[in-house]
Amino acid sequence: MKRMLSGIKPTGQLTLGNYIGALRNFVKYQDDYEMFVFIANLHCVTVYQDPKELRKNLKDAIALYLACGLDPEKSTIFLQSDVMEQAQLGFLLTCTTYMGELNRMTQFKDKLAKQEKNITAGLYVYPSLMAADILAYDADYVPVGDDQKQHVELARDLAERFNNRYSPTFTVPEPLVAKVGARIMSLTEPTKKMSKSDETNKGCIYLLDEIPVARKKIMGAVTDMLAKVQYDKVNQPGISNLLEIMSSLSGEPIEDICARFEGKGYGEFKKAVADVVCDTLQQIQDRYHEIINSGQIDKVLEDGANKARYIAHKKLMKVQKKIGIEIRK
Ligand code: ATP
Ligand code: LTN
Repeated sequence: MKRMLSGIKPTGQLTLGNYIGALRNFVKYQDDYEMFVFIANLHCVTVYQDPKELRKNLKDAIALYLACGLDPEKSTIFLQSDVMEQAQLGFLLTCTTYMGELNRMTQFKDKLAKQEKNITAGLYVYPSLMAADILAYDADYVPVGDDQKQHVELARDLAERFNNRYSPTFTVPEPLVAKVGARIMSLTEPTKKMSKSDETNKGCIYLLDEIPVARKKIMGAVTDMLAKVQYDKVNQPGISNLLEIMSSLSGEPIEDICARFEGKGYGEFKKAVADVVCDTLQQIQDRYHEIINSGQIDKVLEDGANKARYIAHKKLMKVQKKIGIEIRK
């Protein structure tokens, strides 16, 4: 069985973008792959987090993993910081990464361009740690949203570099980016990614948004003056985004939705989108409330960490021997 791995940072409350671009795909794939899913709590502190909020977001993220359908019997679910081998391999891979490669990473360049103050060295070397997350487990596939593809490509380059420099050690991973829903846009600024760190909160639907709040956000989504439900990302980015959201949640092809709403107004279309989104949220939230105080989270994390650590440890030892820093048999 091929192996698949992915992670989400608990930098805020999980969003509909995280669900469509990442989480729901993890759930779909867990039957056909050996699945490893973790919470990237080390990656998340590359930008300062308020500790109290972080604790809450972290626990919610795990509860939401389970609520969205990740099954600990099928998937290994764990916290990044519980497997120290990952961070140690991260350092070794940082020593395999060139500064030029990190300078080219768009996520980092975007932050620099925005002239955000006090960008940390952790944020700079973040892609090397991400490579370690992936390579420690010999993942064949890494399901991610569009924005993370470049980081997975770096992991491929590092795996190949290491394999050529020493001898075959790492599986070269492939990014898996879905055709529909890999980049859900903000509802208020549909040319920008829907992001946890949306300042106004209006453009972003959180998985734990109250249902009437989520409905209001969809009904208030920015559209255009063309009055036609069609998929045209350039001239109708708002409508196209709503079409992607609806299609990825309902499974109905975009063309069929467009045909169904031919000649109908945006109000009616938005109401249909809101119904699909709210149904999804309601199901997730019902499960979340059952899980959050049930006590099962600690056990899931402990079992997951034990399984993950065993694999990562073996890989780290192999790597250290190849590099020459470990001389014991
Ligand atoms: P931030 O908003 O703080 O930058 P993020 O949500 O982009 O965070 P992560 O939480 O680490 O970053 O993302 C987890 C996964 O969700 C990644 O695979 C990412 O590509 C995917 N993802 C995030 N936002 C979207 C989106 N708007 N559309 C599709 N996929 C997304
Ligand atoms: N950088 C990713 C989160 C992440 C990840 C990973 C995803 C950390 N390590 C390994 C896939 C595989 C993000 O910001 N979404």
